[in-house]
Amino acid sequence: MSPVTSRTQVAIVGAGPAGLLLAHLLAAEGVESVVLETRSQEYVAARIRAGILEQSSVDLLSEAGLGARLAHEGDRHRGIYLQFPHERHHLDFVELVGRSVYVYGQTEVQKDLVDARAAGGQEWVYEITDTALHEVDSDRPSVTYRAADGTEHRLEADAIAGCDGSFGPSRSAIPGGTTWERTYPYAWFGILADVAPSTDELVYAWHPHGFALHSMRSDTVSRLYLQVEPGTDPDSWSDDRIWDELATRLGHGQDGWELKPGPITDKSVLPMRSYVHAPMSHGRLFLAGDAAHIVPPTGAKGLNLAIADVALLAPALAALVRSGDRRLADAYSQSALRRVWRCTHFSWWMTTMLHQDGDPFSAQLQLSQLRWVTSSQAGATGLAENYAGLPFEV
Ligand code: RFL
Ligand code: PHB
Repeated sequence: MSPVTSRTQVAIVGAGPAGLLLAHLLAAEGVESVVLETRSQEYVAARIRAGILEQSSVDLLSEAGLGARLAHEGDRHRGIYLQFPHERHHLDFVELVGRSVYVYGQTEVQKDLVDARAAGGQEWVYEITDTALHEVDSDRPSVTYRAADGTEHRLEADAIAGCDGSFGPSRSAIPGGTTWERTYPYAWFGILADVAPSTDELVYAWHPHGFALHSMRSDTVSRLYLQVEPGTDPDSWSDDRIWDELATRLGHGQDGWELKPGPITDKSVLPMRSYVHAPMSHGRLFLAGDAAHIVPPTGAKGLNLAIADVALLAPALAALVRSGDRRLADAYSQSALRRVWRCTHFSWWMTTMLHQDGDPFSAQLQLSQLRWVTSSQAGATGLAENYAGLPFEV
């Protein structure tokens, strides 16, 4: 049987933050899109991922009409704490670079996007299988897929946006190209706990046992991470062992500071990887977010980079499909990759400065770097500028 064929201006593969934000920005420009997603809407909504938004991401979401709940429930932070044995230093980004960051989880961003797109009458299809991209270098690219009821579909479009994360099919529809990759010899053990955060702002801790991070989701929910061996089974650590190790690495008892434990509601182990694919476009296919690049989470950049890509891609696609003007579309890959490489470098730098790699020489270099970043205005400003996020043009 021949597939059910339909048509739209932009076919968006993937309903994560990149795909839904793109659909939202295109709708604001009067461009129609259809979003295709393999998972269910509930599954995507429940995924626990990033927690920090840069100022530029907050500005963009607010300008796009997605900032109402963020303005009330997002927690503005002036900076972060950097810690190493016997010392905890606050880096005040507002003082250093006039920008701040916001604690507002990816689950919340995702919820706001779903609500806004539902209100806007977005066409989307969840729980599809067999997604395949066709003729992306022609003027009539298309996506074929099987719907949950088993029917075969062909969606024709003027352009395709590959927002399907690191395992989706879009990246491999770009012929040739180059990938750069680094796998780190450690992983993060992340927990979510029903307990008030023991800190007002995030603590990034260097410790001889390995890195630890105290983050948060709200006044009553904490998010914490421990550096562990890749392949660690989260169930092999008891809750007591997790809290004891966090207390040690985060400096419980140091200058009277205490880590308050609480019921753990989620445990997971995340691999640490850097990955960049170039070019990010080919013909009428454009990649955005994790489909084109992955950063280790230490710099809190993954979600922010996805938002930055889409901020460039939406006007480029609008010009392309409305008037055939390819100028922004042709510039997209190169413009996006400038920021991608800056964030890739910053994420690699934060990661290698804070994690134990088993080499005593590295440990001494890391401590020297941490002392410099926490005592020199120039060192602190460099970290602050990158962490709080460079303006979108850079
Ligand atoms: P997403 O969020 O992965 O969304 C891609 C969507 O595409 C769908 N998909 C397909 N759809 C149709 N057909 C196919 N064949 C498809 N294949 C896949 C997927 O189901 C999914 O819904 O990518 P996007 O939109 O680019 O957003 C990027 C961010 O999600 C990502 O950068 C961050 O979450 C990265 N990340 C973290 N970043 C941080 O800054 N801090 C963190 O603490 C943090 N934790 C994480 C993370 C990423 C994780 N993943 C990807 C393993 C924790 C995890 C577990
Ligand atoms: C988080 O809250 O999940 C989080 C915060 C900062 C990071 C990574 C993860 O660098």
